[in-house]
Amino acid sequence: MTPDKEGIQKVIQEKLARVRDLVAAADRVAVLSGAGISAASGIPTFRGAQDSMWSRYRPEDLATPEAFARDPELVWRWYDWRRELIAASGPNPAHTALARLEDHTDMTVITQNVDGYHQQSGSRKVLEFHGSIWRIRCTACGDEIEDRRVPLPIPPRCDKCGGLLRPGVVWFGEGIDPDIMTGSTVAVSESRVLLVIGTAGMVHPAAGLADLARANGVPVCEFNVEASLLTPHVDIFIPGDAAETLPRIVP
Ligand code: BJW
Ligand code: ZN
Repeated sequence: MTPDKEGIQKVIQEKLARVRDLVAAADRVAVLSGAGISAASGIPTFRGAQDSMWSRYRPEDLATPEAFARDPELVWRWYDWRRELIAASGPNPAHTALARLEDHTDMTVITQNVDGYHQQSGSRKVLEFHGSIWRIRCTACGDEIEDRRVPLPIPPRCDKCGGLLRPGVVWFGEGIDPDIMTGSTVAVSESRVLLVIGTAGMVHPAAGLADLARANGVPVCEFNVEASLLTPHVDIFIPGDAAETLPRIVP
């Protein structure tokens, strides 16, 4: 290792020790996770370089009620592709590290991800801020069910009324479930530390939870491979792959 790299590693080591101490002393911890935490599981992030036919679409082109109304088959093909990737992989050491932290503290994981990996790795208090890719809802009768079929018939139809089914997720322009919104704001405001992991901090109201923490005097520690929109406002920034850094904060 060059002297430069050694110096950087030492700084990261010191920052990780500070986060580990904060977490060890905290009776309540809140986590806000984004697509980056599942990157090491091979799940593409939204705004990163994507090596697939979907890389030419922006989330704003597919994750909207308007896109679904215009071309439900296109939107469903995107979700079906993602369901297949998610089903074929699983949680990585970043998810597992958070689940292990629950042995030490009361922890609420607020995830923007729809993959279900936090629950799969053993986290018990998970608020799915943007819904779940494994839930589907009828656009006609409103019936919502869990459906883990991969692949799905496209477009899927409701067993009860024959209506068009949609993914049980939150698209741009749609509101967050009020119970989940309240649960998230309470968890963040009342925590002793907020860990923000692998999110670009571009999408609201999720990104605003980091500001809410600061406004309540809760220290914010961010884990990301690169600086995000939130980085200028956090207390501790840990650069690197969350699957490598997060396991190092477990007491
Ligand atoms: C790693 C890593 C590794 C990579 N380790 N890190 C305020 C200001 C401006 C706009 C708004 C505002 N408030 C609301 C809005 C409008 C809009 C919005 O935010 N627009 C912005 C784009 C400007 N918000 C909404 O519309 C929201 N609804 C709303 O406000 O409703 C109002 C309302 C009230 C009452 C009634 C009706 C309406 C809803 C937003 C829904 C977002 N939905 C999606 C799709 C979910 C389903 C699905 O998965 O398909 O959520 S879009 C997409 O973005 C998805 C994600 O959860 C979300 C966030 O993305 P995330 O996680 O940050 O991913 P990336 O890819 O952007 O970043 C990855 C990060 O990881 C990067 O930083 C990498 O560096 C890092 N990384 N590898 C660690 N190994
Ligand atoms: Zn129906």
